[in-house]
Amino acid sequence: MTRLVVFSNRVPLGDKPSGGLVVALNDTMASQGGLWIGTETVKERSGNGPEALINHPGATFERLAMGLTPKEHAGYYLGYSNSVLWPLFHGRADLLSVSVGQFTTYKSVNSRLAELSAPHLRPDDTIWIHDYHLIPLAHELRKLGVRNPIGFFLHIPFPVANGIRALSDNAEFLEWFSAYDLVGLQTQRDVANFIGAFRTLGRAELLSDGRLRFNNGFIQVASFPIGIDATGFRKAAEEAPELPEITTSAQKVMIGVDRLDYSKGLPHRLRGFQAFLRDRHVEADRIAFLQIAPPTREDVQAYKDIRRDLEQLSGEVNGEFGDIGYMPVQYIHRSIPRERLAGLFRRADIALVTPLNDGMNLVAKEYVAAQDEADPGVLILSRFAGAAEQLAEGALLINPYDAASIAGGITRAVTMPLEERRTRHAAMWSEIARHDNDWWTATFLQSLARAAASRRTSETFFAAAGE
Ligand code: ADQ
Repeated sequence: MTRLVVFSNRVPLGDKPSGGLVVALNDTMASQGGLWIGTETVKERSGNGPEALINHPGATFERLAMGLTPKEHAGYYLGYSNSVLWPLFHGRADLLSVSVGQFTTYKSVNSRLAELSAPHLRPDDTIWIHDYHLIPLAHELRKLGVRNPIGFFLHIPFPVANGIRALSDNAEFLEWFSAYDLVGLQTQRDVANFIGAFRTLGRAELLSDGRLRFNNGFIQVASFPIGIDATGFRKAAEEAPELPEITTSAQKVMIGVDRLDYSKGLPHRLRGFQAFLRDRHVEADRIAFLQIAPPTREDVQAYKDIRRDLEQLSGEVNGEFGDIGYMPVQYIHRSIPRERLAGLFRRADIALVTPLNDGMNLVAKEYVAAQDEADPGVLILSRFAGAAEQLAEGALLINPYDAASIAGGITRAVTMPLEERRTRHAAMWSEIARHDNDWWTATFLQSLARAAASRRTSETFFAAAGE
């Protein structure tokens, strides 16, 4: 078996990592071993020349990190990755914040990472690069003569052609993808956007075998919806410690768990709950809405704004509908340990997962996995979450931009008969149990091996033909 080398912006350092990407890959690496390379911010780099990667000895796989200076962190991570690519890929060109030097720093961090990593690579390694921080990395590795199979997986949505037009240098951007043997995206929607963007902006031609002919090469793109450790999460929920009463007089508990991010549609969600409370007919059926949203990327202005908006709105809803012993919205800013989160999901009668745009959304899958199949809760899911492609049969799909649509979803969820809840849950459970994270890694890596083998065959063919 070849060694797997994973690249992502962050390398997991603790024993119990959190965050979608890291959790999914950590399980794979812990079971099959390999090398994981990423970045970490350091106060100062000594000297000018390239230095060694920082080694973090681990039990089952090797971990190396490249130290980023605060300036690189600002330009590459907070800047180009999270103030340009993240908003654009989520269809929020209005939140774009372009500063001089970001693009150059983004490229130089990627090229330095390639230089420092290349000596650690072996000829039979399979390389898997993750997410929008590292799109140019394969291009940089190829320049250094790395011939290994290299796959890329994008965890966030792929934008439409117009989104890419808002990038400062979109010709270079398309070029970066042609260095990969395989580009993996979350959904069919993303694959359609990818093909559309390459045809419109790059004059690419779609071949009958699904590949794109672009410039002088080919790009293989497909969707690989990321999964969770479904049985593991279900077990954690079953074994979760007793939870304290969430609220005194509420009869039903509704939950939302998200990083505090504008793509997650949190203010819209609160407006939807507010609309439900205004219209509700069943006075006795009081719902407590528990929203857990730890702040992230707080140095980016758009993230400060969303925090302020949300605090204001939850105060408004509580002022309008709160009573002695009844607080409609509980808003918690902390991160919660996974076992406790699993228990909270199981306890909740309804989950509100209403992003405006989301690559997949693992919370939706975790909520389903945590349910008691004899008396499961109801998932209210945005049609703009990648997970909606897989969970359409069981979830209540809503339009997150429309408060009335969210309110309608909550009304249906509150009144849904047990039989219907069971049928819907069974459909969703069967999907997430079959397409779990083991399936995701295995399928991607098999497709990568095939794609790389076919590239080698055609290279040998053209070399033999003297081209
Ligand atoms: P994220 O945007 O981070 O991931 P998501 O898929 O929901 O979104 O993953 C978040 C993970 O963090 C989940 O496992 C969740 O349980 C956990 N989490 C969130 N809030 C938490 C809290 N307060 N305490 C503890 N844990 C918390 C990106 C993309 C997604 C894509 C994933 C994986 O934006 O669309 O699904 O990568 O590909």
